[in-house]
Amino acid sequence: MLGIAYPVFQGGMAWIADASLASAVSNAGGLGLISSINTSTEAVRDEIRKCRQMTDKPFGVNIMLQAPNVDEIAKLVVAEGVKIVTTGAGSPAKYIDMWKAAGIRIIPVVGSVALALKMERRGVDAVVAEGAESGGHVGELHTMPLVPQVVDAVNIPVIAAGGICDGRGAAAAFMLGAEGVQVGTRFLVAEECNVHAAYKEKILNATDISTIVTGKKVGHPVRSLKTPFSKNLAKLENDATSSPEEIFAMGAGALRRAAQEGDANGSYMAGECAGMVRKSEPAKAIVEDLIFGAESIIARFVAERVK
Ligand code: TUI
Repeated sequence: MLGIAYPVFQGGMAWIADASLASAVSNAGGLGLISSINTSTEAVRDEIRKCRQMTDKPFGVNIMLQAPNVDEIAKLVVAEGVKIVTTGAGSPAKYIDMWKAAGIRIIPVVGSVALALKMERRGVDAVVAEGAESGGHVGELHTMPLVPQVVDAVNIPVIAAGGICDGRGAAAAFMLGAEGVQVGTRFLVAEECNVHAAYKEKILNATDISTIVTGKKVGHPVRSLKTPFSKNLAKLENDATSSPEEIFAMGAGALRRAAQEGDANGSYMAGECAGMVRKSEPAKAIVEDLIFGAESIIARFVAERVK
């Protein structure tokens, strides 16, 4: 459907997923995604054009539906001839007709069966079922129960996301019925990822209990590394004087500060598997570890257990 060799999507990480990372993942046979969250719509257009220079393989754009310039970005992908769009943090319903008319493959990220069904009825091509183990904005359900329930509910391909960072996780996702996996956190430390060095270091030093979800009370739950900033945010949630909008805006500004400046007062969004990400390597090595790792685990399992 997408013209990629391996069913490995790179998460469209806001302020982070640029042409450098996306083209490296696409060149490795996966699906690279450019984030639509950048300094401006023009900057996103530049990344799309740069990516096209850096790879002749398919790549896509991830559209964060709560971005202030989302209407502009929705039109930009059409104007630039982007062939694959993933969306997050909301329903892309109002853009679907325009994108379909442009021949764009549309793959929304969903966190529930209800949204997956709604998206299938609207004619999308596949869905990414993302569990709350993931970094950034999270839904309610976790990957293990979410993926099979979405797989059972829809007749379009399901890509699993949330808590997957190696061949073991990918193999598990395939066993749950997923046709592909989306991985964010591990690609943060890819050599081609331009996130600030301090961000990479924090991921490499993370343990199993290094992440926290803040913003639940204001309806914008976000998973990030535990830092003085995120712990303070957790405290703020209990302060009735701050509005949900205020807290969400705090989160968005803080992610940019972390990703671009390595600011100690930033938000280091990351998934629960940060504690398993131990070394920086080329994106190609990550894509291959995910897919060949899964294959060898499944082959070994069949050889040892299925007699
Ligand atoms: O979108 C994500 N993850 C993100 S977006 C992001 S940018 C940000 N910046 C500052 C503060 C907060 C976020 C960082 N991480 N993941 C995809 C995803 N989408 N997971 C869950 C959902 C989702 C949730 C609710 C999709 C739809 C939805 O509601 C649908 C509706 O009908 O409104």
